[in-house]
Amino acid sequence: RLTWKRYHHYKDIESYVDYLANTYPEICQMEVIGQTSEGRPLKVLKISTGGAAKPAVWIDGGIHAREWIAPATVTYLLLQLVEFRHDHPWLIDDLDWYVLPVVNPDGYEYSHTTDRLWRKTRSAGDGQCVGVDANRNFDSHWLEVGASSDPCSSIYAGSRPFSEPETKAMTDFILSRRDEIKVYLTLHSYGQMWLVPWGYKADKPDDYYDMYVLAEQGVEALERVRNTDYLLGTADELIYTSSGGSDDWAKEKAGIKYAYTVELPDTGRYGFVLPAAHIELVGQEVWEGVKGMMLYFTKNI
Ligand code: 0X9
Ligand code: ZN
Repeated sequence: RLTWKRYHHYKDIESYVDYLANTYPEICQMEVIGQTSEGRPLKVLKISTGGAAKPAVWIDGGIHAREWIAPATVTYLLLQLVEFRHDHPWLIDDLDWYVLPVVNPDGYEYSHTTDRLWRKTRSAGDGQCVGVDANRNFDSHWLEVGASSDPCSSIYAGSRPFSEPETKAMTDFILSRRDEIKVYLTLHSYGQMWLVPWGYKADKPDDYYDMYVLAEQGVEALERVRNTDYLLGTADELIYTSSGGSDDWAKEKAGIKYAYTVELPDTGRYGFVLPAAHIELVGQEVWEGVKGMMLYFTKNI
């Protein structure tokens, strides 16, 4: 079993996914969707009561290695969805869930063992520099803006879209479930922002208002927990413009209307090195946000 009092190695997060699948087989199925460059398995947990396919939510974390609060929060969401499901049965009665806690486990482990502020994957490339910024590697306006073609840059987009086995495996899986998945949610840090596409340009999607209204439900429910401030808007408005991100890909290429990137706490005091004492607080807030968003979705969308 995991605790939410410290950050865990990938092995332990992986074991928690296995534990849930083994302990709650009537609602949990684990699927290995691929392998990382260093050979680690990428494990998706599907949470479903079965029967006909329902609207599904995809949640991932750990696209960026150093953003430890993201995988920790995803596992907190798993705890709530699975082990505390009787407190809120509608969440799995009315929806299916696909959860990938760590998209980039090679980088995540490297940030534990060697370089705390590592961001990229750990693919070898052909030069002296290792790794690709996985959130520049998706096939959506790849390398157009806010990304680098220099393998030594921390925002290196890779040699081609989906050069990384991690982004390839994840997107192949999402495409195979594209008719079911209605909401795409990816957790990053830091900044306390709920970001709405597009990330690659200033223009907003035609259905931006719909996306904004649903996100607002999430942000309001989240903020109600302890008045933590989150900003809501596009990445272009709130941070910077960059292409090849997973949210833009989910919306543009997978046709998932509601695609969001959430930048978790804090706003810079600790930055990426958020003390583990914050995990449960962040988990509670994000859990309320996800619940608030999906309550609105099931009632109104
Ligand atoms: O730059 C990123 O990939 C994200 N910020 S982070 O500090 N976690 O690295 C923001 C991504 C927002 N979405 C897109 N630009 N598509
Ligand atoms: Zn990030």
